[in-house]
Amino acid sequence: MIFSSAFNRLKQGLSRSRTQLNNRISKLFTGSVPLTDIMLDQIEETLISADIGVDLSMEIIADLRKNFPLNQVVEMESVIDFLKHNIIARMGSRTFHQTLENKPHVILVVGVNGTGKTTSIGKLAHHYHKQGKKVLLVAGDTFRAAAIQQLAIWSERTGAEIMRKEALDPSAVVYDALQSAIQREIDVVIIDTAGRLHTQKNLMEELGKIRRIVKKLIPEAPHETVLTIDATTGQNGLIQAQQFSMVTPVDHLFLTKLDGTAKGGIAIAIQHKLDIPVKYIGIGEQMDDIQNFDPVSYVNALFEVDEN
Ligand SMILES: Nc1nc2c(ncn2[C@@H]2O[C@H](COP(=O)(O)OP(=O)(O)OP(=O)(O)O)[C@@H](O)[C@H]2O)c(=O)[nH]1
Ligand SMILES: [Mg+2]
Repeated sequence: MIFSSAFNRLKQGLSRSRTQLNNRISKLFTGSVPLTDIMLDQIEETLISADIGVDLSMEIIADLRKNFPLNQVVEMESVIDFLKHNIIARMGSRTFHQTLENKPHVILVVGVNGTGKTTSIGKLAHHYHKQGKKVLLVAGDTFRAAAIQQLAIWSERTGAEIMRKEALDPSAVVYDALQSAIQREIDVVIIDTAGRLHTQKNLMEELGKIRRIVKKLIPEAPHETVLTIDATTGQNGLIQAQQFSMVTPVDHLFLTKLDGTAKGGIAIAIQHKLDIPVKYIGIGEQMDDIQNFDPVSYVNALFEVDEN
């Protein structure tokens, strides 16, 4: 059992998903009841409704069937324990390991409109600034004045510096920012970009151009390309991640807005199905509402039965 405050915060963030899963499952087990087909179907539906995905939910229930004989009395705890272990095993332990040995360490943040890029950048800036790193945010979303302003607010909140140049091409701002970061020994550069769909050819080409400009100054950069995925979109988020990463390189995912949804199972589906690991999760709108994604704590927080 984990008792850290980070775990409690995670539990709180996932409360809507947990309520959904636990309420439904615990309702099936009032008193000592034998396990029936109907109950197994209802557990399966519960998993599907949490956006774990149809195929995966069916596989999990098939395993449950193999391990628990029908029509025999079972404890709810043992079923939930089984589910937790089974799901954790399916998620594997893949993650994206980054070191900050490069100075500057360059992070490029990409994703569909409104999925949480700028907010997640604020959280990452806070995360690194707390570690004593010199952070520079780059306003690569030059289309909207409001987008630059939003990043400027995060710069003020977190103490990170900002490079902003209105009316410049995004790759020109990125070029200036990297030159300045190299001269001034900045530790971490985080590039914000405008929202885009994988089908918008010009905008995807613009990402390619940003990458080329980055490489011109630092050939091995960007050291991380992060794709933000909005958890409230459930299974669509999984498809979005697949499609986006087919058009531009993506190293890992930042799964946002998990606090606002009962679809927390989407992290399980993504981690099970995709080659791209989830590295961070967003569980609120404030700068502290970021956690490293860890399958074991995640599943524990999702399934832990609330006391009282
Ligand atoms: N509850 C919650 N809201 C979040 C989270 N992350 C982002 N948001 C909210 O989602 C909305 C969109 O976030 P932005 O960071 O502006 O998204 P974006 O991808 O930069 O948007 P564009 O630049 O327009 O493409 C804002 O209202 C954020 O406060 C999260 O983890 N939890
Ligand atoms: Mg933005």
